[in-house]
Amino acid sequence: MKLYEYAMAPNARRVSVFLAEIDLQVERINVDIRGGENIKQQFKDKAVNGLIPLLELNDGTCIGESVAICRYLESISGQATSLFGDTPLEVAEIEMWHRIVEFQVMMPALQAFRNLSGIYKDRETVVPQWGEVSKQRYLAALPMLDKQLSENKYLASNRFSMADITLFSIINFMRVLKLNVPDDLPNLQRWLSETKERDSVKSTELDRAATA
Ligand SMILES: N[C@@H](CCC(=O)N[C@@H](CS)C(=O)NCC(=O)O)C(=O)O
Repeated sequence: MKLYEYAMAPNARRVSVFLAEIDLQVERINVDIRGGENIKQQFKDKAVNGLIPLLELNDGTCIGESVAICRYLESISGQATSLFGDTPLEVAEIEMWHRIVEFQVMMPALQAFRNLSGIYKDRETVVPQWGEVSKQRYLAALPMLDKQLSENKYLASNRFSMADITLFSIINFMRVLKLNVPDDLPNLQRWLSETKERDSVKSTELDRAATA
């Protein structure tokens, strides 16, 4: 199996933290997305949407989308417990918070990044005003997370889950726009400091730094 990634990218980061959490090693191949390697035909022949992360199985089957990749890897790894939840209630709560994070936090955050930095202006129309609106939407979503974390150690369950991994990957990435967690959100700050101390997060920080 080969995992195509760009370690700095938040979607790649969530797969690498997930892999470290389940203690699974996979061959890694760096794809220079900023240099446009992913929009070349050779990569597009593998990835239907031309995006990383991408998992290529030994028989050539390719799986895109970070959550699909995580689900596949977890199911073949024979874990006793799932980062997507075990009981019906836990599965529902993790799914709920994960979707909230993806739609209300990650999506505006990435729109802010792409439209304010113009990093992919070689392949998409960049609208700085939309970037600014998206940045405000990202910031406006954070108090909801702070409230949830005022009563819970982790975002969705009484244990670390996929919802925490996705939230960490995007909040940590937003340092590129100099957006730190505001001081009036102490519960989110507490959760971020604790998450940074996890072995899975620390081990992937090294990979990320190598491609920064
Ligand atoms: N929903 C996808 C998003 C994948 C995605 O947006 N990947 C970004 C890196 S975080 C990428 O490949 N960007 C390169 C580009 O847009 O050309 C997932 O969860 O994997």
